[in-house]
Amino acid sequence: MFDKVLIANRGEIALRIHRACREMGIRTVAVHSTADADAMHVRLADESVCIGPPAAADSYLNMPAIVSAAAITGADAIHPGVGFLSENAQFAEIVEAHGIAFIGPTPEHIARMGDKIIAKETMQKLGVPCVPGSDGPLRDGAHAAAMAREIGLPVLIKATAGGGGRGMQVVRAMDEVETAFALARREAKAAFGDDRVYMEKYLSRPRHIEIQILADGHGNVVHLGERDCSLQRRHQKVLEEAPSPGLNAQARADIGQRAVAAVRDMGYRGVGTLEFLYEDDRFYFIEMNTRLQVEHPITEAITGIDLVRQQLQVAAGAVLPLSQDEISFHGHAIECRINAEHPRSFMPTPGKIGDYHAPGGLGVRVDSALYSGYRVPPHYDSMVAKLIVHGANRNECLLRLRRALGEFVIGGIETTIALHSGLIADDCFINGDYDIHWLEKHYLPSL
Ligand code: MV4
Repeated sequence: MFDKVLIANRGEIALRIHRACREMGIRTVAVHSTADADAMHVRLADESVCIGPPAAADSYLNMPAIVSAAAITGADAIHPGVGFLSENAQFAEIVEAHGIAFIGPTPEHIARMGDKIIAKETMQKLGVPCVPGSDGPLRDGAHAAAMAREIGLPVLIKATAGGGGRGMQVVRAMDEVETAFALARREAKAAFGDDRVYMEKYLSRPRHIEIQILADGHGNVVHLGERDCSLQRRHQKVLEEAPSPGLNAQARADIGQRAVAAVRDMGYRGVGTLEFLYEDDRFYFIEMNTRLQVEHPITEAITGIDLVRQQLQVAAGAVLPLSQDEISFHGHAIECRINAEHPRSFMPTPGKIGDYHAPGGLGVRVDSALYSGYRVPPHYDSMVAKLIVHGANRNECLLRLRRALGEFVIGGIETTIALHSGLIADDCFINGDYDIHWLEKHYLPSL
């Protein structure tokens, strides 16, 4: 096992990784920008290194500074966390070239799944159902029009280097195809420096379901069930739950097996998430994430498996200690992402935290780097806490979540706690009756 891990991240996820390391007897190195000198992840770590000014591009994305920090402190591994450099194949390659272990998949697997066309092609070949669409990139406007006719309207044009919803164009009429193609290509070029785009059938009312995978690179692969991430605003997840309240049991069992088989065939190592759209009892693969995810705690709650500990172990070359039939699913878990934002306008609300009181009790977990007197800096993502609640069933989980949200005090700034309290009291949410558009198209406008 590693002796010392550098955690190339900040906030709650840096704490989460630090906690797993501490429990495993691994020393930790925090890195931080000048804006984060007083951050909790710096306070908890055994050592810390300042890696640059506030802007993420100069600090948490600064590869030479991070690799130098690892070399200076003698760290033998780097955990990239989520976001930032966590899916940067070049970073993984540089880290390994310095004789430091990258806690994640190989650079080749990160790069393959980072190209959304290659990812789909790979999964399709390995028996995972995908959204019908173009086989490769769209060559020109005429090719786009021909594909749209073949697939059938409506269609969606997406960036090959994309993900996260940037640069997507819905096409609802044939006379829009060429303009949409040109626009998608321009946006893809601007956002990713890669103008390749592809086309898919547009699914109008799907749920967003993701399957958690854990693989050791020695041929042992398990899935840890699904998470329903349909509740999003502007492609930012708001609340996630596991299991999904809207799945067909047969479809669930089938997709779990297919996902495991595909990931085994790829020779993948690490944690990974296969993202699907789910409509009319069918799964359609769209993307694979090759990193730990923000919402991983709900999977930990229902399986009892520490995903970060597993991630460290497989990165160090260990064989998975569990087989699929040793994994069992217990009850229901929900995560609320609490942001430093106004609960109606979603304007960011950085500033100084006054009173701070986190809820507790049976089945309640709070992952947060907040403390009373901390200043939430304006430079980064606005998520400041995750409230994760587990219950024997969905109803118990909801009652407990209502109780826990009521106890949570984050003084001094506005947060989205009030949004969550309202959301979980809504009949559609209570009935699990929602898709990817419900929050933005029905719930938020009704406030
Ligand atoms: C889609 C889709 C409908 N049909 N693909 C948005 C983010 C990116 N990861 C995939 N996205 C979508 N892909 C097809 N073929 C609808 C979306 C989408 C969406 C997906 C998940 C969660 C929220 C969403 C909100 C709008 C659109």
